[in-house]
Amino acid sequence: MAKTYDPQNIFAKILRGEIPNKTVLETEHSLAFHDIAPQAPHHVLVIPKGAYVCYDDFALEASEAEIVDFTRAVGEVCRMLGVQPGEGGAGFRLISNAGDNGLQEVPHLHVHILAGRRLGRMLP
Ligand code: DGP
Repeated sequence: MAKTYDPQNIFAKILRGEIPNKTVLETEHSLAFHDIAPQAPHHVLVIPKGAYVCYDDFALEASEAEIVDFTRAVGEVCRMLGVQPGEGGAGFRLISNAGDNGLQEVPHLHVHILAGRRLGRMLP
């Protein structure tokens, strides 16, 4: 069943230009911008332009073009930040919170790119 997408969520407003953002990268199907409350020296959010709540509906409903664009946008931002491991960068972490247990605040799919410091261990 399709998830209910709230068109009033903050990222939908950013996509409509109703709230300003510090854009890092814009592609045909994706937008990357700085997180308003950075948790690391580099903290960029990447979102699809389509109305998807989380990875679940995105994976089921997005076109292959959207999925490829989004995945490549994440990689491109990491390269732009210079954090890709093995090529001079020291690495990064991707996080995508979903739903209540995932503590997702904004109900529009987003991937957090965190980098620029040694990040704490998240899994036991
Ligand atoms: P999450 O908990 O995964 O849903 O993270 C939502 C993130 O969105 C959180 O790190 C803060 C960020 N955020 C919330 N409101 C805004 C905003 O208006 N602008 C920007 N750039 N980021 C926002």
